Amino acid sequence: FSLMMPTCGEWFKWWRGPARKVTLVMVGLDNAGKTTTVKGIQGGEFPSKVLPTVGFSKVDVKQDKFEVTIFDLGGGERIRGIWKKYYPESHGVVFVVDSSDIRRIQETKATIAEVLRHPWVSGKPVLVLANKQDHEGALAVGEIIEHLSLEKLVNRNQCPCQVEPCSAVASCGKKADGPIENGLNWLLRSIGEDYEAIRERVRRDTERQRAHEERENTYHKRYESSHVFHTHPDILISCLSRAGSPWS
Ligand SMILES: Nc1nc2c(ncn2[C@@H]2O[C@H](COP(=O)(O)OP(=O)(O)OP(=O)(O)O)[C@@H](O)[C@H]2O)c(=O)[nH]1
Ligand SMILES: [Mg+2]
Repeated sequence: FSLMMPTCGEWFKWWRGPARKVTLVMVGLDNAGKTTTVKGIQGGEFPSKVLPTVGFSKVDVKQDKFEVTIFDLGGGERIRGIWKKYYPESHGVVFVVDSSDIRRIQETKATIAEVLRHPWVSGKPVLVLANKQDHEGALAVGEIIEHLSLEKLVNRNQCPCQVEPCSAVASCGKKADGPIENGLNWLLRSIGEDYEAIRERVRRDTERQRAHEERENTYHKRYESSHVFHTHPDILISCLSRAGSPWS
C-alpha cells in the first residue's frame, strides 16, 4: 500500500517550487502522549507538566519545504466527537498509541478503526506513533500491529501507513532526528508525492462538510421554529385545561 516514488525531475521541480501548506490532525486516546509529541516536534524542552487537552490546540511548524499546521485534539471520550470536524481539511493523520497501556488496547483498536473508516479520512496517509516505548513492558511494534489488526484496517481503507516506535518524553529537547521526526518526514513525503490529488480531495471534503453543516443548520432552524409553535400560549392553555386546570 505504499505510494509510487516520483521521478528525479518531479523532485527537482518540487524543491524549486513554493512551500507547500499541509494540515495534519493528531488523534488518539486521552493520555496517549499527543501534546507531548507536538511539544517535541516544536523542539521545546521536556514540559514539566502536560495538562489534558480540552478541545484542541493548533501548532504551526516548518519542516523542509512544508508549512505544517498540526491540530492536536483532545482524546477524552467526550471530546472525540469533535475530531471529525477537522478531518476534511487534513492532508494526513497522526494516530498516537500508548504502547504501555495494554488495558486500553481494545478501546484503541475500536477508535483507530473508526477514524480510518471515516469517509473524510480513508485513503489519506496515516502515521501511527507507538509511543511510551521507554516504559518497561510496552508493546513492541509487531504486537501493536497485531492487537489493532492494522494491516487489515489500512488495506481495507486504502490508507498508506507507517508505524514508528517512539518515546515522546525521550525525544523532547533533542535534535530532531529520532523516530518521531522520521515518521513525520515519511508522512510529509507521502503527502508530497501525491500532493495535487490530496489537495483536491481536501477541497472536495471541505465543500461537502460545509454543505452538510448548512443542511444541519437549516434542520435546526426548522426544528426551533416548530418548537416555538408547540409552545404557543393557546396550546399551553388547552393542555392545561385537559389536565384539569383550576381555570377551566
Ligand atoms: N513515560 C512516558 N510518558 C509519556 C510519554 N509521552 C507522554 N507521556 C506522559 O503521558 C501523560 C499524557 O501525555 P499528553 O501529552 O498530555 O497526552 P495526550 O494524548 O495529549 O492526552 P489528551 O490531551 O488528554 O488527549 C503525561 O503525563 C506525559 O508526561 C512517553 O513517551 N513516555
Ligand atoms: Mg493533549
